[in-house]
Amino acid sequence: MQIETITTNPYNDQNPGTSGLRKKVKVFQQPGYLENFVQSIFDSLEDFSGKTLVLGGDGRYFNRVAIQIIIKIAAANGFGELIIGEGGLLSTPAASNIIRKYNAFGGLILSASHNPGGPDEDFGIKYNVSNGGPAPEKYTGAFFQRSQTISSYKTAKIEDVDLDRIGSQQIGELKITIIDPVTDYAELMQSIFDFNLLKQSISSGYITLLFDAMSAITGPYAKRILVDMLGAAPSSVINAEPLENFGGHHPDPNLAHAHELAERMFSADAPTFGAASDGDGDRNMITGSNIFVTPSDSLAIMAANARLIPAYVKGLSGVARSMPTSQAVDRVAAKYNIPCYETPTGWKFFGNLLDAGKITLCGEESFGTGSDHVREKDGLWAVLFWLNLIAVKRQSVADIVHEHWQKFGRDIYCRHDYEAVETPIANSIVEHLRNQLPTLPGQSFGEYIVKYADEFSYEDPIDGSISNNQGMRIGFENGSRIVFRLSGTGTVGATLRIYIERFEADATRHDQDSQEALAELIILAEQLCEIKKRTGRTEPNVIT
Ligand code: G16
Repeated sequence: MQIETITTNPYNDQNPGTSGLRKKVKVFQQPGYLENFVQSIFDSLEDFSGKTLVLGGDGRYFNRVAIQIIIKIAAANGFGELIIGEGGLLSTPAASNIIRKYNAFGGLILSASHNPGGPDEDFGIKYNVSNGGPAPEKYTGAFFQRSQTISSYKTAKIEDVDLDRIGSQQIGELKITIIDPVTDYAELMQSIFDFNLLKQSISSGYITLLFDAMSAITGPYAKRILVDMLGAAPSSVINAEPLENFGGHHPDPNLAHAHELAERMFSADAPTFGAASDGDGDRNMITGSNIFVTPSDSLAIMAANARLIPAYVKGLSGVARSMPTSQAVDRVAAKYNIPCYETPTGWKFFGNLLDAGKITLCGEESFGTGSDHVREKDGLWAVLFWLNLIAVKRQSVADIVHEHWQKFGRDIYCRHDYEAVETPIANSIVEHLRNQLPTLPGQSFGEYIVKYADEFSYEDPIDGSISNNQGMRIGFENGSRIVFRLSGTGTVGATLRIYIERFEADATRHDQDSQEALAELIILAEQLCEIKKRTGRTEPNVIT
């Protein structure tokens, strides 16, 4: 195999965010941009010669081009085998599973998750380590550092690989294996859930379902598992064909973007259960007939009922949630006397806890839930978890949620996103908030008395690493919270996220609309951060 060394100039903007490097496609198409980043990753890793790298993406625009580029760089850098999903496709949780199952050295996942795709939209790449999880900060920091000084990359002079033919081929020292992207993942799901019970519940008509794949990666996975294996009607999976531009939509599973699903689930003839996933298949949105389950509640309900699912029948070793996620799961952990960890935003912070067996389930308000079966959040896993729960409990989604609130109280919750805020304005808001923090404790705002106001720092209990500046928390005496942080996944300007929650113990008040129930805190959040005042905006872009 002939290897070329190509001279290159560094780019100064290759700092991975919450989940890998995400930029506009046009940025990735600059000469050497992708090549530099991939070579920077390989330069920062050690002892991978002859080992296996997993490669796949969510099928968005530029996926196939990027895969061919990466194959050549990986070949030139001495990997022994590349395992690639057919058509260049692998969902993020499926890639995590493949890395673990085949003892790969690591993997490169190409996705910008829920961000739109297409020539003028977003692309992304992230590296996952051998446990199948996203590279922790010590890695991503090293990649960035290397990218700032890189002066050349290596590439092999080989033909493009046919990504659409399953099987193995040898190119010099390198073995390239194209696999079906779904089979291993479907087997894993079968080992976790009661597929026989699910089949019965679906064939008897007890469960009717609707899954929106949002023209993204989960289409083939949902068709195989829900339709072929569990017997759901083919029409139960909508937008099932992965498209390079996701049909022009945001592949973001929330009520605003999964509007087709939302309309059906809030209609008179809604199915029992409805769900959606995102671009790369790691997020989930759960709904039932005329009810939306917040991701924070979903995590808490899963934790409270985990013993009903075959894989978790022995109970949970512990649970974790990201800091801005509501405290609903904390109440479940307290009742069942299991540890509950609070981590910064980013799935990478759960990896050590999962590896050490400290937690079994974890989740985030950003439509992510997962368990120790892989090291990524997992959209279809969450869907199957809920289906299994409905089948065992013989209850509707609404009844499961209400019963949970009755038992534990309701953490009324919402998130307001202000997207594409000019970076200097966003920075001034952060500064303004930071300056207020020391003065807030003890102050009263109506019925809300500030108990603490700080910036969240996390010390990883396993490796002792410290992550500072992970969002500003304002906690009140009655347990309510307002959290502010800047997103680490946007590609234009800055996105301010405001997370608001209030606990309601009184079951007669559990049916309140969250925006109404949180109105006072929403006004207070504006008073504190002045986003509307400073940007002239009148409302958030997205409310979840
Ligand atoms: C990624 C991370 C999640 C995080 C989410 C939002 O998800 O894996 O842990 O919660 O981004 O992050 P931010 O608030 O910084 O935008 P995904 O699905 O986009 O890969």
